[in-house]
Formats: sequence, C-alpha cells, structure tokens
Amino acid sequence: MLSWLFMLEFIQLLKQRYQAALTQQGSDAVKTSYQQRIDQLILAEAFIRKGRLIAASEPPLLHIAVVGPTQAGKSSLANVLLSSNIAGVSPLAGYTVHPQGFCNGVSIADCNGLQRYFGRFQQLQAAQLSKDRHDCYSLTQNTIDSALLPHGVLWDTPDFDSIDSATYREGVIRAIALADMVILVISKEKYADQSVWDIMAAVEELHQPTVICLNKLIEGSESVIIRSLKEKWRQARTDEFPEVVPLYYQKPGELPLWPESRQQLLEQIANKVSLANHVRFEQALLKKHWQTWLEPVFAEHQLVNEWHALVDLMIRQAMDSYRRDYLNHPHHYETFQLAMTELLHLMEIPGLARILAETRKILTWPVRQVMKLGRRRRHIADSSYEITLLNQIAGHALIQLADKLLDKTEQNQQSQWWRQVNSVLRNQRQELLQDFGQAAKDYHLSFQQDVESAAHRLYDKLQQQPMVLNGLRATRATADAAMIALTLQMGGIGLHDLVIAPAMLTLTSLLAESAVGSYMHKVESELKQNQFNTVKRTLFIESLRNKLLQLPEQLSMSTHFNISPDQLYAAEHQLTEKRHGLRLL
Ligand SMILES: Nc1nc2c(ncn2[C@@H]2O[C@H](COP(=O)(O)OP(=O)(O)OP(=O)(O)O)[C@@H](O)[C@H]2O)c(=O)[nH]1
Ligand SMILES: [Mg+2]
Repeated sequence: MLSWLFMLEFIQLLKQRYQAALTQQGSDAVKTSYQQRIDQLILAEAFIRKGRLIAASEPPLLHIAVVGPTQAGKSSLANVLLSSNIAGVSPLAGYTVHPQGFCNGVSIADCNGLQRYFGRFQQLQAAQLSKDRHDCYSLTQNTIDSALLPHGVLWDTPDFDSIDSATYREGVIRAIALADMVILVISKEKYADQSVWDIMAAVEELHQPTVICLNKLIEGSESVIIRSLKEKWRQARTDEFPEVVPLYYQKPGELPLWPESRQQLLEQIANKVSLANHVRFEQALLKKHWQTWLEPVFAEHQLVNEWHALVDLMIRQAMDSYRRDYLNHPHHYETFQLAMTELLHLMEIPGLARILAETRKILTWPVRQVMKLGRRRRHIADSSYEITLLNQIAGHALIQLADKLLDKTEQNQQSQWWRQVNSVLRNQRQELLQDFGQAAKDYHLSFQQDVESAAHRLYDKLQQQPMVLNGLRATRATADAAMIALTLQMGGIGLHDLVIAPAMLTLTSLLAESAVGSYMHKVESELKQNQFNTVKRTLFIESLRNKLLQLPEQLSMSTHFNISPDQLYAAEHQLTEKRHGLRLL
C-alpha cells in the first residue's frame, strides 16, 4: 500500500470522527476547537492530495489563488490580472462561493489531474455553478494571454469571513492548498480582521510565496496601513513580510488599476515557487497539529487503559476467591478426591466384587470395566461444587465491575464514556455469564484428563511400593472407598458427597501416612496449580476478560473516536518515517 494513501485515509477518518462528534457536542468552546481542527484536517488532506498532483503532472502547472475577505475585491482583481471580465463581481457580500479557475496561457485540457485533486468536488461549467451546491468548482479558458500573469491557473476563491462562509469554507481551503502562490487581497476596512490572520497563520506551513494587494486605498494613506500590516503579519507568521501592491480606489463601476511598476511582479514571484520540498512540508504540517488532532483519541485510550485496569483487578479478585473458596478450602476441594476415585479403578480392589454381588447382585468383576461403563461425567460436572462456585464468582465479579463503573460515572469528567460502557455491560451481562457457564462445563470435562493422569502417576508410584499397594488393597477402608467411588460413577451420589464421605477421608489419610505420602502431596499440589492456571486462562481470561475488554469497541461512533492504538501506531509510524516521508513505500 502507498504510505501517502494510508495517511490520507487516516486523516479522513479522523475528520469524519470530528464531524460526527461535533454534532453531539454541547459546549461552544469545544465546538469551536473541533471546527478549527476539522478545517486543519481538510487543509492537510488537500495538501497531501496536492503532493499527488505534483507527482502526477510533468511538468506541474502553476496554480495561483486569490484569497481574502468578502468584498475586498478578489474577483475584481482576478479580472484585472486576467485582462478580462470573466470573474463575477458584485456589491453583495459573499458573492463568489465556489473556487473558480481561469486558465491563462494554458488550456483546460492541461488540467487533467485536477478532478482527482478535488475528489468529491465536481467540476462544472462556470454558468452551471449554483448557490445551492457548494462542492463544485469551475475551470474557464481565458481568451487573452495576460501579460500580468505567468502561465497557469488563476483561482478566484470564496471569502472566509461572511456569515454564510462556513457553508462553503471547504472550497476555500481546497483552493488554497492547491495554490503554489497566493495573492492576498485586503481592503483598508478588512486588513485587521482576525479571520484574515487566522487563515494566514494556518497556511504558513504550506510555504507559498505570497503577495498582498491592498485594495480600495485612498492615495497617501498606504504607509500607515502597511506599517500596521507588517505588525499583523509578524504576529501571525514567522516568514518574511511579503511584497505589498497598493491599489487605489477607482471610480464606482471601475476595476482596480495595477501599477505600471509592478507589471513583472507576479512572474518574479512565480519563479520563487519550488515544489521540491513538498513532501517535507506535508510532514511538517501534520507534525505541527498531530498532538492536538489526536487529543480526544489519546483521552479515549487513557479511558480504555483505566477500563483494562478495572477488569484486571476484578479478575485478580475473582482468582483470589477461587483459590480461597475452592482450591484451598478443606470441605470444598473435590478435584483431588476425584483423582482418588480414578486411583481406586486402577487398583482393582479384591473382595469388592463379593461386596457388590451381595449388595446389588447384578455386578461382577472386573470392577474397572463396570466403572468404565458407568461413567457419567456429565452428571459429575452437574453436581460439581466447583462449577457452581465459578458461576457465582463470575456473577459477583460483574456486579462489582458495574459498581466501579457507577463510581467512575459519578467522579469522572469523562462520565459520558463510563456511563455508556456501563450500559453496554448491562446489555451483555446475561450473555457473558451464559458463555462463562458453558466454558466452565467444558473446562470441567476436559480437565478430567488431568485428574486421570494424576491418578496414573499415583498408581505408578504405588506399583513401585508393592507393600503399600497390597496393604491398601487389603483394608476395609479401601473397599468402602471403592464402593463410594462406584456409587458416584453410577450417579448414586453427587460429587460433593464424595468429598465428605468418611471412607474417602480415611483412604486419603492412609495414603498420606504411607511411604507415598509426600509423593501424593506433590501430585496434589501440582494438580491444583495446573487447575488454577487452566481456570484462569480458559475461563477468566479467554472467556470473561477478553470479552469485557472489547466492550468499549461497541460504544457509539457518533460520540467516540474509536481509533485503536494499533491504527494510531501505524499512522504515527508513517509520520515519522524519515527516509521516504509520504512518498511511495
Ligand atoms: N469603485 C471601486 N469599486 C471596487 C474596487 N474594487 C472592488 N470594487 C467593488 O467592490 C465590490 C466587491 O468586489 P468583488 O471583486 O466582487 O469582491 P470579492 O472580494 O470578490 O467579494 P466576494 O466574492 O463577495 O467575496 C464590487 O462592487 C466591486 O465593484 C475599486 O477599486 N473601486
Ligand atoms: Mg468574488
């Protein structure tokens, strides 16, 4: 992909998010600053497109923009410079509302690439331009090859200060970004307007050679005005004060008069135009505004980080409860006892067949076969205290999270964000818990493999200790425990009854006191650790945490920027790319 295209799309995305956010903003101060950033983004977008235009046209055409406040005489001056009357002049403020290009010494056909530059703006005949539609521009052939102008396209542009100007401002910005040089037209009434100097400051980064035309002057008053102009320029810009052309007020209905002594001026200034540094200027323009533009995005990332911290805290607390109320709870921890029942299968207790035959009269040896047939793991999972507890912990965690969100909404400046996260959480709560419950069952079933392998390890150890093994086989306690295990497998009792069954407890303590005692403890603690890790990973991280972390992505696009850190990182990478800048990758 082309890096400039990536950057262009990023700037457009940011602009769209600002435009959407603007409509939702209540505060006037925020609205003003958002509007300003939208203008800057439009300018940056147009300037990047200008770079493409330069690269695509060989040699590039010269574009000159005539800009200034309303009624300063822009269209009149355009006519003077074109030695023509093709630009519309009127005493009505805000008369020109579209960028209008006039080809001087070049043909319209030379302007092929312009439609790409203007993007969604449509090229129309000057006569078709309508006040009702602002996203258009026109190109007109000047029939005279004017001596005052270098060959190229002269752009008459709309004003940026009249009441309606906000509606056609994008056209002004696009025309300015297109220009290689700028003619600023101001009249003695308008030169001090803030809007003039805001624009001049905003376009400094474009490095366009500039001429100031001071129109409607009364002869003799220029020196005072020029001195004041200089001061204004110095406040707005850091580059050199440009050439000023005084234009004296003519009789009503007449055009300004271009001074004899300045016939060559525009040609000379055009010679200063250098496009070689465009790429560098683009980058400098973006860098200048980057931090400001992304301020709401950074703020959102900060909120997302806080949210991550809340979720992580909640997960830690949940894991603590799980450890305390299950893994380390003497009456509730049933997993190792389950391993003991598996061990009993492996031991094939002699005499059990007789007991079984006596009690049930239906079962015959080998017990292991019977137990396999009777395995009802579903039933074991259903009666598991662990699953019930895990579901409780998850439910409790979400309640606590909602509480914390409520606190945030009350204390925080960004309460809107937290309120919406809370409402997304409320909507998804049921589904999150359901998924969690399913994941808990799946975990329980698949963890039986680990339980079995713990039993096998113990059995292998016992086989190395035939004395212990035979001793165990011979005790009544083992036979009783095996009966209980069998009853569990057949669905006769629940898993939790197993944990407190005296026979199981006796068997466990027999083992603990035997020669394999310390080995048994090792197996048990490894099983627990493994269990803790598995529950944490599969349930609390993969099922719960990951889904919770994604909740902010569901916030409304109209109030949130939702530009991910990855997207931002990629854009910043383009911005700081030194060798190529915004050229082809
Ligand atoms: N008498 C006289 N009128 C002038 C002179 N320069 C401009 N005007 C008048 O000032 C009015 C505005 O001129 P335009 O050239 O339309 O001004 P503009 O800057 O294009 O204005 P907008 O398109 O509204 O932004 C018109 O009525 C012009 O005739 C001048 O030197 N003498
Ligand atoms: Mg005009």
